[in-house]
Amino acid sequence: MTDCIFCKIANKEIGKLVYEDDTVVAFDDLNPQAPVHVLVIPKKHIARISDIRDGEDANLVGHIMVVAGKIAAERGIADDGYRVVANCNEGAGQSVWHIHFHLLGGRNLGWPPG
Ligand code: DGP
Repeated sequence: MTDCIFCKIANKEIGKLVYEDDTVVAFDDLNPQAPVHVLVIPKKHIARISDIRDGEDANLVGHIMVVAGKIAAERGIADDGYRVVANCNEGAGQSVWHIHFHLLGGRNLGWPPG
C-alpha cells in the first residue's frame, strides 16, 4: 500500500531496519516503551490481526514469533524475559494499520497491561 508508513519502512523508503528476510522486517519503535522495543512486521500489508487468514498468513505470523525470539536473544533480553504483543483495533491501542508485533524487554514488565 503506497500510503502505509510501515510498507514504506519495509520497502526501505524510510527508516532503518534492524532485521530483514524474505517476508519479515524489524525496526526500533519510534516511541520506545522499554529499553528494547522493536516492531516486527510482515512485508505483506495486513491491516489488523483480525485480517490474518489461515494458511500462508498463519505461517507468516509463526515466522514472526521465531524472528522476535532471535532478536530478543541478540539484544540480550531472552533469559530475563520479554513480551511480544500486538494491538488489534483502536480500543486495544492500534494506531498503525499494518500489523506489527511489539517486542519489549530490558525492564520488568507489569501484568496485566494497561
Ligand atoms: P500501536 O499503537 O500498537 O499501533 O503501535 C504503533 C507503534 O508504531 C508505536 O509504538 C509507535 C510506532 N511508530 C509509529 N510510526 C512509526 C514510524 O514511522 N517509525 C517507527 N520506527 N515507529 C513508528
